[in-house]
Amino acid sequence: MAMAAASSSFLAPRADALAGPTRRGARRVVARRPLTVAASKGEVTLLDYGAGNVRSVRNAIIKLGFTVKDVTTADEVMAADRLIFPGVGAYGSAMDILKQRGLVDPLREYCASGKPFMGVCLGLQLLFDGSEESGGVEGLGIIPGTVRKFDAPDLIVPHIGWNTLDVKKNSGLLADVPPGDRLYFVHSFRATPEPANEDWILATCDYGGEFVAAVQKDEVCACQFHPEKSGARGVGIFKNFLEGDVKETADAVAESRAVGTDVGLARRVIACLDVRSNDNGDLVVTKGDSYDVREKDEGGDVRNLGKPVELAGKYYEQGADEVAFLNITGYRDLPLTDAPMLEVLRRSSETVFVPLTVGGGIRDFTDSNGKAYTALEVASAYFSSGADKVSIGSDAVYVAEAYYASGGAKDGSTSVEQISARYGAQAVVISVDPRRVYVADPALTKNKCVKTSRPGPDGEAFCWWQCTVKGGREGRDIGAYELATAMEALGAGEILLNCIDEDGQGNGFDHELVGLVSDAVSIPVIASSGAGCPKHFSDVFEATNCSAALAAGIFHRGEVAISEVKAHMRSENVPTRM
Ligand code: 1PR
Repeated sequence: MAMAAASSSFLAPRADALAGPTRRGARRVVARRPLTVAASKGEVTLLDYGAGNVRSVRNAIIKLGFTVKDVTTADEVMAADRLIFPGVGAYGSAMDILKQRGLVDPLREYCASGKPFMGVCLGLQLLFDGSEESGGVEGLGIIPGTVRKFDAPDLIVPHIGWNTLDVKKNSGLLADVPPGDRLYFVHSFRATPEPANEDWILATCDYGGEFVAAVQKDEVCACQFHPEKSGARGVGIFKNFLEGDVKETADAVAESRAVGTDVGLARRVIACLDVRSNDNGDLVVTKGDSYDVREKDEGGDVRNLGKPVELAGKYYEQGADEVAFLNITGYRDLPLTDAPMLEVLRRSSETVFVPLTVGGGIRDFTDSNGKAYTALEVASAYFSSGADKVSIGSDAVYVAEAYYASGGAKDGSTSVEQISARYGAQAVVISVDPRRVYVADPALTKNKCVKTSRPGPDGEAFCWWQCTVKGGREGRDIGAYELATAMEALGAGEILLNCIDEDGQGNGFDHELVGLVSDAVSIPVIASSGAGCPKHFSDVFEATNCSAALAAGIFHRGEVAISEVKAHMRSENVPTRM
């Protein structure tokens, strides 16, 4: 009921000055322009209202040779010549901040002025009349329509990953995006095309139905996907915007743009870097066998497989869809004093234009001076250093135990709830570190069992997966199934499902575990641990509903390049971003 009442208030007046001549009509082809280095550089105005990570947007602008001018006041917005608005966080809090700063009317006026504007993600959604997110909130009212949650049955939400576009009209903005190319989306709400906003639609995307992927009218444009997280192609979109060449043209869009055999949301391939200090105090990428990261010889040092920033850059170049950094001793280090990890993020985000996840030590803690930090503050430090998502390991187990002990109560106080509320569900990944426990009879445990095809040492026909904390050092009486379902209920956006038994073994992913968890939740599940060859990736995608597969050892040891994995996946007809 509250929703309906709120929705009626979306009927705010629109900025009529935007209603210039529409350029729809015949579908047209735009001449491709070579992606060259910008001839003239200048200043770009960025409206960063302080709600989250816009470091990658900054880095993309700087990489293209432009400088960033931050604006916060109404006058500064109106004085801008070229404005980028990377909306971050939840719709309601974004509009609250815009209202508090008196920026609502200036933004409407700016967009009506004909000067170049580019919104990203929430920056697109805010242009619409309103959103049902945050209980129903009025937006800027520049584009007709209401933003609503994805609602198709059985759809995995958030929509996270790389998806193809159906380009509806010509624009220099997307001129360098070939048919069938994929761009990175991460969102739970979307606007849909309708007759009233038809003249704005530049491109749509299909995920449980058609939704608005990009809009444009003259120099005002916005993308639901993240150009700054869409690799070189996405940086090219910023380049087109910054160099002032986004005009819609009168040429027909090639029919082939929307046609292809490999379309839709791709299954993702993620490179994972387990990071910690070795005995000399150097921060290294390491890799364990069933979480044991020390060399096997006597007094073995921490295995050293390379430097975090260099390896992240290498995997980006090879086509990784995402990169994850796990600070594997975060449970004992004091995270906010862990400057090297923050620096790893800052430096990686300068060159790696795909999503970065960071985990390890996301929890409330008190430092040696007695100063207390909340998990939200720890996560905020990571986000502002360039992380797009944080992954929570040990603390999630404690939170889930308390959740069940209270009979499923949610009071908003936990790390998961607080980070999700502030940064959005899509920013909260739960890293699960389980190991198999065999039982002869499911009645012997309260945790969800499966009948396993790999019986236990004494012929036990059933097993469950016991969650651990502190990097596998301590087992708890809660299963991976129970943890994942509790985390979904508390607002997590994704499950990173490791498996201690398979870690570093190269025998393939544990399909029984991945199947159990990915069928239990409707948020994306990342299969992890055990990849030994490209076939293991296509196997897990075929056998389970997982959305992504993560590997470490085979990439670090140079046994397989990410590009080989992807070529194999495509040959097996797995939707793949190449
Ligand atoms: O508990 O919130 O501080 O988070 C600690 C984080 O560090 C967790 O995400 C946990 O998974 C991770 N972690 C802790 N100890 C280890 C260890 O290895 N000793 N690494 C560890 C987890 C597992 C995967 C690995 C895959 C793929 N590593 O991330 O990359 O198993 O490996 P493979 O392809 O070589 O098989 P907190």
